[in-house]
Amino acid sequence: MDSGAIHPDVEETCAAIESMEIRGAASIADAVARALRTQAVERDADAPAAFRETMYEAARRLEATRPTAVSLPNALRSVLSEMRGESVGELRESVVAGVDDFRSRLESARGDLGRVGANRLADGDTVMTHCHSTDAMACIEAAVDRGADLSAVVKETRPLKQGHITATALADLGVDVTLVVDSAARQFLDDVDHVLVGADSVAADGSVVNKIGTSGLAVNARDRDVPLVVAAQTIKLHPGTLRGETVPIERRDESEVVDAETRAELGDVDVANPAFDVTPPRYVDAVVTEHGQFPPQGVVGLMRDLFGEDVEAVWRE
Ligand code: RUB
Repeated sequence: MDSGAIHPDVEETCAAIESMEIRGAASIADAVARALRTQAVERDADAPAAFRETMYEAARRLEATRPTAVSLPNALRSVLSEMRGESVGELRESVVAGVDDFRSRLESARGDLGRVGANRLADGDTVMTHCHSTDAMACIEAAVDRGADLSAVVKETRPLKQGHITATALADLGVDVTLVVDSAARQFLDDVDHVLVGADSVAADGSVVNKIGTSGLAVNARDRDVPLVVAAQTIKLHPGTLRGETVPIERRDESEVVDAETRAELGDVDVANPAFDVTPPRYVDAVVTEHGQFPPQGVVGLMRDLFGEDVEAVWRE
């Protein structure tokens, strides 16, 4: 065990989140919880106050990796609010217990959410997906487990093509998959029964922040009378929006959109790469959580029940 600041393994987790080797709101939450555990177990301190500070420093570094998925600060809060004790040993033990508890709740929430979402999916249905969401996948997995024979139209999801992950995972489940470029989505909507997406953050007014392209898909889906279902564990609910905060939209590097050669050929143009967008609640038919299915207007009540006033971020300076 070592004393000092942020443990190298925690830095490694940060780098993996920043490079999107670890990606998706739930996986990010799980990774930061594991990183807090490492920090607690591997870092020593000569006094409880110093131990708390080393945990907060790690939390600040982890929080800075990606700004949009509220599951990240929600995971930090969930673990660090359980940090208590009179000695370094007690504090360490409480963090380890907090992480283990958080991770097992994350896992069971995914299963519970999946079973709720699966109730929407009937045998023979076709689902359209965007990006790769483990929560959306949980719904399809649970439906397949129940014997539903499903088809999927999977949007590629530019620029990083996370749709490919979804396509392979669905094909492995035995779902009949058609992969399409994002701009083809509208053409396929007439053959689709549900649009099913995940979320990085859900605001108090029921707005859904998810991978760029979700909002355009939502508008097209409404035009074609296809319901938009958002699969989002409650760690995706953004408590700050109860107090009027807005969700920051991450803008990523232009190199994800154009390679160096293309960039040079383009000349004097700006390349923008917003990673997420906001779908207004009027386009959302249902938010599926581990506590059941809610209309977007029901999110605020759920948020108040779950978070109340307890939204302190103790690790922030
Ligand atoms: C991922 C994305 C996913 C949500 C939900 O974006 O938008 O739909 O994070 O995922 P990125 P999950 O690839 O930029 O991280 O349901 O797995 O939490």
